[in-house]
This record gives sequence, C-alpha cells and structure tokens, in this order.
Amino acid sequence: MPQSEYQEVNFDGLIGPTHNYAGLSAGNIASLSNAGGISKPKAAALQGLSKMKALMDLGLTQAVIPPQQRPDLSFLRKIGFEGSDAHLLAQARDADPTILAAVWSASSMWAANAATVSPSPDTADNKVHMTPANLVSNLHRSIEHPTTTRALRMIFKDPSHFVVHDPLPDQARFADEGAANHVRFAASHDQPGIELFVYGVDIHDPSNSARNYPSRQTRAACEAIARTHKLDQSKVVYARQHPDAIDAGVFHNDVIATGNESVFLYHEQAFATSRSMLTDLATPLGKPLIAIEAHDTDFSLEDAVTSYLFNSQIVTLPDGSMSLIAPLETTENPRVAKFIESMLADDSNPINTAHYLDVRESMRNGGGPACLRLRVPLSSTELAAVHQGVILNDDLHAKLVEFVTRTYPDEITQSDLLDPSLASSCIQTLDELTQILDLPGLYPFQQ
Ligand code: SUG
Repeated sequence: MPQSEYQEVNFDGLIGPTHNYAGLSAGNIASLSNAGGISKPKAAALQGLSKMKALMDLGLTQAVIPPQQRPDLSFLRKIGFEGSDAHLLAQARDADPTILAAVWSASSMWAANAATVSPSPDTADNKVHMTPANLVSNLHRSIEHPTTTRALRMIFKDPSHFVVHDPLPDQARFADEGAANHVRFAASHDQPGIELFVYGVDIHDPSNSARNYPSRQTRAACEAIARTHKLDQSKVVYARQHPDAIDAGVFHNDVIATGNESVFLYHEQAFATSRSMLTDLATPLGKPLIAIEAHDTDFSLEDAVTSYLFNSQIVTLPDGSMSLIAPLETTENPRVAKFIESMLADDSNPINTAHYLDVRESMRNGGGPACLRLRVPLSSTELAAVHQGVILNDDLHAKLVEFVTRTYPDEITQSDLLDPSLASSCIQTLDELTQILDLPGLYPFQQ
C-alpha cells in the first residue's frame, strides 16, 4: 500500500495488566454503573490489540503507547502510608478504598487523554507540538502525566521535529483532559488545520455550568495550549460543551462529537455555543465543512452515551474514502444503527464503510475506540523520526499478543487490590514490556 506523504497515525494505549472496575469517575456513567465488577485484563488488552491490528490491516499506520507503572505504591508512601507492600495496600483500603483503587487504575489506556496534539502544518515553527494533559479532575488520572510526559519524550525524541511541552500547571484553573476535547479540521491532513477546543468550565461565565456532574476541561487550559503550540489564532475556535450533555454523561466532548479532515459529526445537543461556530470552522478551511448533525429525533443524548457512536474513529483510508470505526454497542441500538446506515448511504459525506469493534472491557469504564487512541498527523519525515519500537507491524502485534496472553491476569476483583504478589507480578510484566517496545528506563522502578 503506498504511504501518502502525510498521514494520521493512531497511537493506542496498550491496556495494562491492572485494568479494573473501581467506579472512580464521577459523571462517567459506565464507570459508575460497573463499579465493583470483575474485570478481565487479558481479554481487555487482547481486544485493544485486535483493534490496533484491524486499523493496520486497513492500511493505516498504527502505534502503541505503553501502560503506566501500576500499582503506584510510591504515591501511597508519599501520602504517609508506611511499611511492607501488603501493609501499605491494607492501610490505604482502610483509609479510603478509592485511594487504593486510584493507584491501581489502568486509566492511561485512554490515550485520547494523554495529550493535545497540534501537527506541524498548524504551528508557527512547523514542529509537532504536544502538551501532556494534567488530568487534575480525577485523582487516579492526575498521577498519569509524569510517565505520560516521559513516554512521549522517548517516542517523539527528535527536537528538530517535536516539542513535548510540560503539562499545564497542576491546578483546577487549568484542568486539561487532552485530545478528548480537541478536534482538528483540515482540507486534508497535510494542510494547515482549524483547531477546535471544547471546554466545560469558564470561570468568567459560570452561569452555563453543568449541575449534576463535574465539568472537566477549562477554557483557560484550551487558551494556554493554543498559545504554547504557536497556533494561528485566526484558525482556533473555542466551543462550550452543553451543560445538559455533561449532565447526561458526556464527560468528554469525544462522547458527543468527532471529526476528520473536513467532516464534523456531532449531536445537536453537544454544544452551548451558537451555530456561528460552524461558520467559524468553515471559513478558514478553504473547503466546505461537511457537518453531519444527529438530531434528537434521530436518537437521544442517552442513546449517544450508551452506544458511544461519537466515540467512533473516522479515518481516511489509503484510497481517500473514509471509514467509521465504531464500537459494537452502536449495532445494539436500533435508532443509532439506522442513523449510521443512512450516513453511509448518503453521498454528500465521504464516510462509506463502517467497521464494528469489540472493546467492551474498556467500554465498561467509559472508553470507546476513540478514547483508546491519540491521533498524531505526521509527515513521512516526522514518522521516520518517531521511536520505531512502538510502530505496529505483524511481528510486534504477534509479540504483544503472546506477551499479554502469557503474563496478564485473567480477572481482577476489588479485593485483589490488596494482594502484594499481584502488585509485584504486574511490575515484572511491565519490565518485560519495555524490552519488547525498546523503551528502557521508562518506568520509575527502572530508574
Ligand atoms: O477518565 N474512565 C475514564 C474514561 C476515559 C475515556 N476517554 C475519553 N472519552 N477520551 C475517565 O473517566 C474509569 C476508571 C474506573 O472507574 O475504574 C475511568 O477512569
């Protein structure tokens, strides 16, 4: 398959061996309703690897981001727990089981929250800029960014092409959830893009806030990233998440809207911002914006949240057509299934195929296909400068499948989080992974 000069590369988070259901995310309905359930880490990671292989087999370039060191026992020591590993785990459970669960969470699998990415055609210095997300809204996610930053700096290490910024200040005022609240539009991936930043919190306009559930992304974070990434401000658009959508379980914008090149797929209740946003996006694009709006009469916000249609990936295939990479759950809702069918049949948009993938283990924690990946548009020169150990090919895929099958636990329950031998075997597993991906020294325990 000929590689085009410029392409979007998907970096998927490899699901880690400690994947579990702890109900840690307020406002994320799947996370809350599956709290305390039995997780299947091995099946979860194999589902993620099958998704990566499916994308690779469509002719797309696919890469892997390793999971994090979990459990993070150093965090428990930092907040005053002491003694043997068994003692530490038991003390944390007695003090607050959600702290225990936080240090075991495999939440870095949702790589869409790893960073915000601005590709080189959009930035004043023609470099790819990335800002790891501080994820301060949730304890279990706020401990991801040090390792995320290190991993991104190891993968995108060539300073002549890549700038991996420090995360924004670790404060609620700059709460940042990464690419899950960011959509880039462009006539094609190699053209200068329009970057849409979506937020739920604006301290200067508190009136329009969600009431029941937390809003995670701040406008201040969006504005800071647009500055540090050296974006052309005339090509930056800000939009506010609709508070009713957040209250219906839309904790990230990628649960209700997505885009690819000049296609914008969203639900009519996604945004509180006026419809002039569409003009703001279309004017600098240099090509008509193809807006596909799902109406409440097609399906409700609740249908959007349970089916995760908008958490599909829309990808441009090597032949120039677009495909929808959707979660299997979309086929189980007749209204959503019908909407997809008519979208595929409609020649006024370029999406004409769909692939339905089983990522159910991740879905039960509120993570669909798009959550599992960080997209990075790259030129062929930039792609050649990426650490090649993480680029998926048949050989690496087979190695990772063998590794996961041999080393990952079959199941984890919440009581397993007290087990120090599970803790040490998960750490050993990660040690082997850094050899497979050729990322020595990635984890704190290796330094
Ligand atoms: O941050 N779930 C994640 C899901 C993230 C999905 N990502 C995007 N939409 N891009 C979250 O809420 C649940 C963990 C638990 O409950 O065990 C969790 O963290």
